[in-house]
Amino acid sequence: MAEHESLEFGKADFVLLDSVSLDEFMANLKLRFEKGRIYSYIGEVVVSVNPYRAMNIYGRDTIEQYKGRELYERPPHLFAIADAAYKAMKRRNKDTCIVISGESGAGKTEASKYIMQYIAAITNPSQRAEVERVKNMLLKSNCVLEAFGNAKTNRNDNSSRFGKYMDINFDFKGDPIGGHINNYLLEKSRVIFQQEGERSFHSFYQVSEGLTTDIKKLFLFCQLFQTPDKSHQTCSSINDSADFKAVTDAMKVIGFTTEEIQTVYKILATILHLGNLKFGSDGDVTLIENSKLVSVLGDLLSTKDENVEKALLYRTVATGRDVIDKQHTHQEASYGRDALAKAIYERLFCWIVGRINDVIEVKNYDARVHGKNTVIGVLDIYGFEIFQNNSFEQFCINYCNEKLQQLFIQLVLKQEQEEYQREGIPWKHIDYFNNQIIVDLVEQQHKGIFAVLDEACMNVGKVTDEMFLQALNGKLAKHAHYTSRKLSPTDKNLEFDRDFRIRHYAGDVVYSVVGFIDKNKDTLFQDFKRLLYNSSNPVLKAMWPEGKLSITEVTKRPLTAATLFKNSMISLVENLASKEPYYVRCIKPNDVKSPLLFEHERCKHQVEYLGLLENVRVRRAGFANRQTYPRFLQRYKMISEFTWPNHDLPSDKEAVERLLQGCGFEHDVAYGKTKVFIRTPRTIFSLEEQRAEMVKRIVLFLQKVWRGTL
Ligand code: AOV
Ligand code: MG
Repeated sequence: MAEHESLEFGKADFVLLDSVSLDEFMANLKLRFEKGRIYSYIGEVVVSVNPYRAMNIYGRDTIEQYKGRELYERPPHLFAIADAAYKAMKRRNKDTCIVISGESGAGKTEASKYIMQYIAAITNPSQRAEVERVKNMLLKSNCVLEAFGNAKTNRNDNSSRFGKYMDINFDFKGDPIGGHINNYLLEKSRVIFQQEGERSFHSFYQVSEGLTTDIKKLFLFCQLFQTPDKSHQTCSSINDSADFKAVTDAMKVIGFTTEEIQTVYKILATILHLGNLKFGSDGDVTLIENSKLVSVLGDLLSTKDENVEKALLYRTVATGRDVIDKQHTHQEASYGRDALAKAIYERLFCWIVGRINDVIEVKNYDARVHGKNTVIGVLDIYGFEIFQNNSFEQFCINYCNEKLQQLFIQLVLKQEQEEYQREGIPWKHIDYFNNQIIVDLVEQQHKGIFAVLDEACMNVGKVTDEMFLQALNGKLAKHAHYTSRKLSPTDKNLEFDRDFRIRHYAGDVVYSVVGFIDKNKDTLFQDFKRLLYNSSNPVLKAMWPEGKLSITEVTKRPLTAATLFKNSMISLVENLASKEPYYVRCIKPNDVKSPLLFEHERCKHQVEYLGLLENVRVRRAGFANRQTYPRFLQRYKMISEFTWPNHDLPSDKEAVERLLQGCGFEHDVAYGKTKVFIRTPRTIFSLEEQRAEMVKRIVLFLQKVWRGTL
């Protein structure tokens, strides 16, 4: 097992620790980190510690070393797991997925990119043009999506503000022939508000730094967010103008037309201008203070100025049979403007994902001719995060991480142990914290936080965030993972009346209830949708098909943001669970992005909440491989005279026992009711080697028979 590495780097696989304790685990993790070994295994799970420095371990030569090799033949690496997922897919026709988890800044997105690069590098040996095209698109799409979906936060300079699941489709030869991206809830509120020290999405700074003055004029760019202090907008680890070129090139390669790219610029400019739009009032009448902006917006959106003005100041309401224009209050107008800015950015983002999907989607694949088309899915989602101020977005992000932790528990800790019990293998249960209780707290019907929130949003009349909090307190007062200022008045961490706290698997997070109702309802006045649909810019118009409806035709209440997110998470988890999963567990060594610092407590906390120690225990006591008796025989029967070509024992189980006894592997296996369990991978390698040897001999023998030389 991973014996190629010298012991001075610690144990490459935590399963090999002399004893399983948190202290030993931590000592090994630290030693490896300090020796520059950022990857380790727990069986087939990769544990990765963010090095915060460039590592010379992703080049062509390293790729070659991992290609086609078994997991334990080389030092732990992402490439090994990517290769394992690829082999499983190719050899066994299995759909596989690679689930990358860890908190914000732990290295998930970087890991997902290395995995994609590896898969691209090892496929298509015959350089088929169409396959090369697809690979190029898949790689290029990352760059575009990061520009529009990532931002600097106080946890990570390149933080994913959306969740991404990418399927790569392969043909029967094992070459990529297409893909599909699912994106999950973009943190669009960032467009109008950033916490101290953070930035909006990279795309805004890229156009602002990268576009020439002439083009900026052409697209009516204003100065970026007119704040006197621009210092927070520059970030030493980011080169906005170089990124701008890369993103524009990538968009062109993917096939965005000039018109489309220009529309993207115009939308970004629109949002910047909306940020500067101010309302005033004259008596009861709401006005736009800087009314010059109206015609700028009219130009950018290719629509009449008066339509822009009207949509910003009025909304059409249906009262009985009549349709009237109702003037916004100052507050409503500001709300509408912000909602518009957020909505057009989110729509832009989804449209970009859709355009990429159009290009990378599998075309002309005929399963009857080409065989089954298999898939590797790569999941890179926003990691668990705690900020100074946590709102609805953090709540959704952290819930998403709870769901993924639950999947890990289900697949790695729970089902594994249940299978031993079911198969009658002697087994001492290994305990772990099951976070299902927190998942339920959020998503359960009727009682869960999302349900309470939706119920509050359904109420007619003015519902406030405070009323929602009251309802939560009423329903969840006794829940072990929920509390609030009202329920725990002496708790110092709950500073404000608006606060509630969830005890997440990864730590306590205090959420401010402010904004939950609005963000969940996510209302955009129909007038704005109609405004955009009526644009004479066809690209923009196509983004807003529902603007076709007039107010009297809009009858259905749209699903809330929470319900949409919950549904998308449930189907994501179902999808992942239907595939053979491979795990990368990322750890963030410190909070200051230092390549040298291994903050003991910080890392220990992550090891604990990720359940890594329990993972080692289950793995150590358990078995690396299991197969049903018939399947085992099908593969290995040729290596034993008792089973080749057929056995005459009363059952397959006895035949497998006889075969393994003959090979001397008795000590390393256990016999279940329907499956044989093999403890160490070394035994499997040895069986594989013997099989390969026998297959070679059989082939030679048959060739001789055919040639008549025998
Ligand atoms: P995340 O995806 O897990 O956070 P990233 O993958 O963006 O985190 O990593 C954060 C930063 O850590 C990167 O921008 C790099 O500077 C550095 N880093 C991560 N992995 C490596 C690596 N293998 N080699 C060198 N540097 C690395 V978030 O998206 O915030 O949850 O929402
Ligand atoms: Mg990320």
